[in-house]
Amino acid sequence: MPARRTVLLTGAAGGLGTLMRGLLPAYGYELRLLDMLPVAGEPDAITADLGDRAALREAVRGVDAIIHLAGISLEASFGKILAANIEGTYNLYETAREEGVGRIVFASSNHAVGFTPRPRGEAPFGPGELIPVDTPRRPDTFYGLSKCFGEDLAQLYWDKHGLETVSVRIGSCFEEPTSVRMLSVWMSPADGARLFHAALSAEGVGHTVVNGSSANTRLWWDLTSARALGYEPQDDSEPYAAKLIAEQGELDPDNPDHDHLGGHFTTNPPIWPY
Ligand code: NAI
Ligand code: 15L
Repeated sequence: MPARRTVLLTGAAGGLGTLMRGLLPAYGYELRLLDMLPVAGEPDAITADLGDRAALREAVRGVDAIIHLAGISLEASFGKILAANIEGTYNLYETAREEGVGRIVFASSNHAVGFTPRPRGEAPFGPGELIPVDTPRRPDTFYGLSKCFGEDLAQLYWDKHGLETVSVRIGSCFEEPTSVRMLSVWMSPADGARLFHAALSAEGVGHTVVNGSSANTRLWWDLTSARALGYEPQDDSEPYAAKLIAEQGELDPDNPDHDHLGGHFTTNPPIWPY
């Protein structure tokens, strides 16, 4: 099966959306953009909320696949999370089903399993120490809970309607890691594009959940299911380690913020500003 070509990118005005707008066209994708906010420099982008089913239908019509990044990306009240991440993701899936879209790449998060203890001891961690992708759900926030919902919605739409999804539990996808924890979960933007491309182009994914990180020396979780899609990470956070550890110190096992995959989301999560 050839790589799918026309892709709706929701959340295109956001941080990850902006990075992917720059990187994914090189893989041959033509991107259709959607966000509730205007997308700078993109006059053709669709400005619509995930609650607007009519606008979603127009946006989805004729695309080969969707990368679903739109939503609240931090902690918020349950009501806000319900509208944007739970009802919004349902609206997108239902519209995709109605329009016959074959595949969605869903931006899940490490915070779906954020209360999972991190591996202890010296990195690099071996296969028996890495957090597996089928680790029990342990959301650390209403935000993480909404990502659990999204993954289960994806499973339902595969089992019931044959709509395929790759749910990518993204670690931290930013230009550079900015904390000692991020050294273990960082996904470089270039590796993010590699993983999204693999998720769009692998055959027969059904509903597959993958952990999304670079090939970090200090990696905490297992990338086997991502690699099975054809993902070959090229980057490693290690060049950033000495500076971050000098500034912030090593992770402290007695500090609950340092003790879990989800880091400070387990105790004092950053709050969505709108
Ligand atoms: P972001 O907050 O920068 O971007 C999210 C975008 O979604 C924003 O442009 C916002 O306007 C849009 N949006 C929010 N609610 C909407 C709605 N109701 N209708 C339409 N658009 C709406 O977040 P970022 O970092 O770009 O993340 C993108 C996605 O990836 C999010 O779903 C996030 O949960 C997920 N993710 C990101 C990680 C990262 O390291 N950047 C890590 C794990 C998951
Ligand atoms: C996420 O899910 C957030 O959307 C992102 O802003 C980061 O905080 C990331 O997780 C992380 O855990 O570093």
